[in-house]
Amino acid sequence: MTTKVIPSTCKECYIGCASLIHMQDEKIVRISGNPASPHSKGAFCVKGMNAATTALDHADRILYPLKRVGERGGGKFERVSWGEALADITDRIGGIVRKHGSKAIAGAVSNQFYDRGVAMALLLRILGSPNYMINQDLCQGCRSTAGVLSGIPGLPGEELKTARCIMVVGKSPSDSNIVEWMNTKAAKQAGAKLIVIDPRLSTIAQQADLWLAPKPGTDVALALAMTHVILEESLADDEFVGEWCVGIDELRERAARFPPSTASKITGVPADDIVAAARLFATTRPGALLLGHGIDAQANGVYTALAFSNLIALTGNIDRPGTNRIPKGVPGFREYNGFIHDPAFRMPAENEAEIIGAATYPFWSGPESWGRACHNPSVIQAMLTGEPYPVRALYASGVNIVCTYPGMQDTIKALNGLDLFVTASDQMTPTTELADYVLPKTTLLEEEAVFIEGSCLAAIQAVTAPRGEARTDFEIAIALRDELRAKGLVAFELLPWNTRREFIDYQLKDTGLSFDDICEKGFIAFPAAYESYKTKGFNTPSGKIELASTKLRDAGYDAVPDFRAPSYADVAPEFDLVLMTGIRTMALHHSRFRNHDWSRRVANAPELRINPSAAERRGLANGDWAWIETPKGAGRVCLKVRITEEVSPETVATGMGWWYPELAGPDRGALTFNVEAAIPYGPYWDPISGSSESRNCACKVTKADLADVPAINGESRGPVALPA
Ligand SMILES: Nc1nc2c(c(=O)[nH]1)N[C@H]1C(S)=C(S)[C@@H](COP(=O)(O)OP(=O)(O)OC[C@H]3O[C@@H](n4cnc5c(=O)[nH]c(N)nc54)[C@H](O)[C@@H]3O)O[C@H]1N2
Ligand SMILES: Nc1nc2c(c(=O)[nH]1)N[C@H]1C(S)=C(S)[C@@H](COP(=O)(O)OP(=O)(O)OC[C@H]3O[C@@H](n4cnc5c(=O)[nH]c(N)nc54)[C@H](O)[C@@H]3O)O[C@H]1N2
Ligand code: SF4
Ligand SMILES: [Mo]
Repeated sequence: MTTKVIPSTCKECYIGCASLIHMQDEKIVRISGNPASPHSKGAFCVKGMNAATTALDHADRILYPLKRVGERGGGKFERVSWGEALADITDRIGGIVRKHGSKAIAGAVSNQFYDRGVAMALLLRILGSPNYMINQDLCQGCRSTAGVLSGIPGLPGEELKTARCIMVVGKSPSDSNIVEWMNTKAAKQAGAKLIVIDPRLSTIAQQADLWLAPKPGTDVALALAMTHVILEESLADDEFVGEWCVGIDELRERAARFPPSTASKITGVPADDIVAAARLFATTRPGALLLGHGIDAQANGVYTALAFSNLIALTGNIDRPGTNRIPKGVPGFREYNGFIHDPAFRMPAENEAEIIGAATYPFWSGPESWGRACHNPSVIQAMLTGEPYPVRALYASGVNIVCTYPGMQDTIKALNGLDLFVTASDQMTPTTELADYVLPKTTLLEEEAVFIEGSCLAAIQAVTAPRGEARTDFEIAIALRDELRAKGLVAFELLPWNTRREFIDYQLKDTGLSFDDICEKGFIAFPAAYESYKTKGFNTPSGKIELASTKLRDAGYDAVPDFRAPSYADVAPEFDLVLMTGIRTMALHHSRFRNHDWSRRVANAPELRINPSAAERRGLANGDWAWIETPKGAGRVCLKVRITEEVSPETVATGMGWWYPELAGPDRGALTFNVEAAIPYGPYWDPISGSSESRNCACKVTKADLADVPAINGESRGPVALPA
């Protein structure tokens, strides 16, 4: 027996911890963290240890292409060959393109952090369709748009551990990011001060020197009041601001409208705490800002991100040791998001201009946006109504849109009405259940990739052969391309590679490195370089940080952040609580792992975290089930009560993504247990990014009788481990 250890990278979530895969002969026996990596330094979580090996040979694994037989959502599929699947799919694409034009074909992936984003975007572009859907309108859309507008980097990266003051806004790294959590704890141990801004007493808030708990969605007032204090008390880094920022007068004028007393009325945070936070952050340098998902997917998300980002600009906490770093990339390396913008891979402007969303949200979907992605809720509406034009086909890979888009009922209806719906997945989900074709997808241990992770170029190594007939996203895209080309349907030759390895070699071609070089240790580190702005300036029209954004002003928006009341401020009185969705749990990744024993042992039900007094008023005890409804949601969903002081009496909190693989299809419990069925996709939009308010909605909570809960009592495809 031979044993070996293969250095690789975990990509079960976007953090990309360096991993060691322990093999005995051809068998994978264990996966652990790699302490040698300067990015993750051995950090590794329960998902990294268990998910890849569990998914690889899971009984639910899809091994062959499946074609729907019978009616859509009926749960009947038959095995077909790849050849048959590709031929029929491309025939039907051809029919749709001839009838409605190529823009009627849309493609959806989770995000831009995986190569499937590139594969999907370019597959659409060879057809001539700009309708590329990423989940990031729900994820970091507001934060990334703010970064594009202001030139201010959103994250400190590895600098976190040397910061002397860390301000965490709407982020819970103990649940969501073990690397940031490890680095924050290291900084704190070395004496750094910690300010946490979160309506919920999260684990990191419990460690804070100052915890500020604004009412959800009101953070912008708090940030403007901190700005006011810093400017009034002359605590800014005047030299940096004078040389590297524009728009200080406009920002000063706006901040003057938000003295701490005013902000206190809006946010509920004591004025003294706001003053103390401003002083602490401005005077304890270097300082770093960790902006999280808590301020994203909100109806004022871009201004909120801008208002906090301005604080690091005012204090000069940018691109210096211990501050927010400007990502430098690796010389010559082509990272995934670069392909989206690279002129060599772009369609003609007239094709690009047809993207759904560009007219309303140019900063999300237009040429200067972060990800050139369409406005997903508008695409769903286009599928339903044919406006602004018909969208008749969707290819979805690596995304579970029924379970992760708000407004689940509309998503299901839209998918049901399509002429063609193709998915690529390693298992059946409430999304793949509605497909015409389910293509078998490889999982982490069967794939290879290279990407930037922190200060490293990191590699994923394929350590085992693909199971059954599973293929990688690139291989699927390439096979579809060949078939489309043979049928005369390729309008633009923008997907030039013939294997996934060719794509990787292309990414590396100007680095002087080969894939094997990176695989040797699993990563190659690149030394930190600071203050790149001194030679390159900032990536804005003025070349400086724009405290008042030129692009916003030119597009008719207010150039500086302003407060806008969240939608819950104006609802019927029965909706008396604010629901924070998407609270992360270490053993889950959005909608994934619901059929993994290691995960279900610790996360078996969608939780409703509720304060003792709010629970008592509703007659709720720990372990009860409660219905949750929102003013504009299409349905109500059932969540399991967990009484905790971490939420205030005015707020409740839950996770996301729930479904039960063992329950009957097509929704497998998602319509009953997944919060996306209780919240709408709009109409409360961030006016700049088009992100929908899916984090903080008004809601009503009532006790549920278990007999009311249809999916539990309904037909089940297996043992229901539910209400334990
Ligand atoms: N285990 C695990 N880790 C994950 C993921 C996962 O599914 N599971 N998903 C990954 C992905 S894609 C993402 S985007 C990240 C998200 O992870 P984070 O960026 O940490 O964001 P969340 O956990 O969604 O929310 C963080 C905090 O925001 C607070 N919050 C809610 N509303 C507001 C508000 O109005 N203002 C403020 N200031 N705070 C608010 C919540 O109470 C919560 O504590 O996690 C990543 N990591
Ligand atoms: N209400 C509410 N909604 C939210 C959020 C919230 O906080 N509140 N958070 C939002 C955020 S931040 C995000 S990022 C999204 C996440 O939304 P999704 O990306 O839809 O979430 P996942 O459950 O991670 O779905 C990934 C799917 O891809 C499959 N998959 C995993 N790995 C691979 C792979 O390598 N290749 C392929 N082809 N498939 C793979 C999995 O089996 C799974 O079905 O949800 C968003 N939705
Ligand atoms: S945090 Fe966990 S799941 Fe994410 S990359 Fe690291 S080990 Fe993998
Ligand atoms: Mo996300």
